[in-house]
Amino acid sequence: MTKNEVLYMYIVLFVGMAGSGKSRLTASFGDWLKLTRQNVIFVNLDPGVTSLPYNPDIDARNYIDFSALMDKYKLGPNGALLIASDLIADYLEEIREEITKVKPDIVLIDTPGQIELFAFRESGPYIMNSILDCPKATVFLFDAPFCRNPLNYISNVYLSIAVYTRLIQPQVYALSKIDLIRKEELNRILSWTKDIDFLQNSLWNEGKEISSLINDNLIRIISEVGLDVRPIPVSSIEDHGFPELNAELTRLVSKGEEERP
Ligand SMILES: Nc1nc2c(ncn2[C@@H]2O[C@H](COP(=O)(O)OP(=O)(O)OP(=O)(O)O)[C@@H](O)[C@H]2O)c(=O)[nH]1
Ligand SMILES: [Mg+2]
Repeated sequence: MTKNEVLYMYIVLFVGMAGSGKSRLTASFGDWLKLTRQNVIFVNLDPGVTSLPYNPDIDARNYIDFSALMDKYKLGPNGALLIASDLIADYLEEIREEITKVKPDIVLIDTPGQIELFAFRESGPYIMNSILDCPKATVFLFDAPFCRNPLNYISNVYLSIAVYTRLIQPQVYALSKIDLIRKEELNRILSWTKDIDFLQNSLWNEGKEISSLINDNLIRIISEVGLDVRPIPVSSIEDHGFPELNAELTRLVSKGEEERP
């Protein structure tokens, strides 16, 4: 099977800071999509994970023995994860075969907790580019409780843009775990996404002048470049925001499909 032989599916990759809710969103959103009679499969790309809130159809742990790696190379968990993340790229052909055998409509890929292991090393972008020739999109998660602080919010914006510059594929933003924040807090975060002046004021109010100055300039550049970061509020506990997330993903992958040669 070559990567060009599959056309009728799309791939969604879940990326975000450790603990931002990637696995839980993969599970809940996937179950929700299945209710629309779509054939959805779950892929776990984290070889070091011990438990998952979904049953992976394809699992990096079947290819890589994480504890054996730690023993063999006398590594701690982070070192072993580093090697494991690179090794997974060697099994691309097998993963591709597994996906195409099932002929899914949608492939949901859950990535390792440490964002840098997937997005910022060669293997993650390589896997995404080479896995299959079909439309793909990234869902970048903003952890809502973490993003209540404007400095945390803006750090996530920078991180999401760094991920975009590595993966270069359509990117959707999800503000996760909104059931854990108050309505006023949600509205404040959403206002930052739409109103640069309000965001700059909130950052200056944090009282860190140098950081606010740097942020002012970076925000202006981001806005000028046209990188639009507007997260869709979701809750994986309450199945909130899934129609909106699905609509945005469908819009992006259809646009990608139209633009394909
Ligand atoms: N209340 C609430 N908790 C959530 C939600 N999504 C995730 N969580 C919880 O947040 C914690 C982290 O969620 P995960 O889905 O494991 O996050 P992750 O990004 O996959 O974590 P790593 O893979 O370790 O980086 C778990 O305890 C989840 O149950 C949500 O929408 N609402
Ligand atoms: Mg996870």
